[in-house]
Amino acid sequence: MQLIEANGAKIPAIGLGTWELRGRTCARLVEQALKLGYRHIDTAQVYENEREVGEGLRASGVRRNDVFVTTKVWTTHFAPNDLERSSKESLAKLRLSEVDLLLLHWPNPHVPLQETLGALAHVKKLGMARHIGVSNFTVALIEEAVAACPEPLACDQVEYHPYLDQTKVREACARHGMAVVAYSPVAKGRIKGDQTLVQIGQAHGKTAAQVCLRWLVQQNVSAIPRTSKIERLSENIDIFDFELSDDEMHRISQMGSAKGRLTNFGFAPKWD
Ligand code: 1BO
Repeated sequence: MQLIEANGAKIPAIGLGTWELRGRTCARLVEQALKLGYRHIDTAQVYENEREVGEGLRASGVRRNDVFVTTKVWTTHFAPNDLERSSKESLAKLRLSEVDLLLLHWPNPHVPLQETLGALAHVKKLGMARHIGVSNFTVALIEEAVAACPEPLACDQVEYHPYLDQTKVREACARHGMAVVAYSPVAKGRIKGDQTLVQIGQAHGKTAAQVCLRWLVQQNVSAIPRTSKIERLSENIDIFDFELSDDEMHRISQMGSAKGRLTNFGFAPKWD
């Protein structure tokens, strides 16, 4: 599996996203994904499935150190003491002594970023997280975070797929040695019948989703497709035996714009 290197972290290029996966379904998918060769699982406090992610991890029989586990601190826990307490709770639910990557899930303008980052770095120093990073941060917030954080940030996890242009965020991350981790990398399934992707896929014997994921990892982006279907797990990881040409990469990149965003909330920052 290709690894994305970022400020000391080695993030497997494909992971399983678990947003909206709950209960037994979540535990089974995590177990199955790991049995199929996934080595990167992404969860979050707000997904309310950290316990099940831990269960799936143990049921898979894959050694803990061979799996890259990410969780994210929810915005209501950004006050320094809360951040440490809630991170301990996450570890207890996962039944892990540390995660590989701990992220601030969304920016929260109501708590000074410097304080939150200080607490995040402290949690890392305590050995509860091997690496730390952010999610849903804009370019301005990335710059502010990098300047304020006493520890290097490994990534910004953002929505990214062919319909959403993330050039500015990608450039900001590259400037600071940070990886981009893409959530909703197949645009919540909307790319499935996309004629450009289908056509490119036909030339390689691949599906539109596989072309889309290949386009991401060829940019050195780690992608965390979520699926509730076991049969999709194999499809999403079977992207390391072909290569898109420069022309194909370019055609796909041309499809993106600022209008392609699918995940937005009232508390979201002003996007780039
Ligand atoms: C509210 C969850 C967004 C993606 O992690």
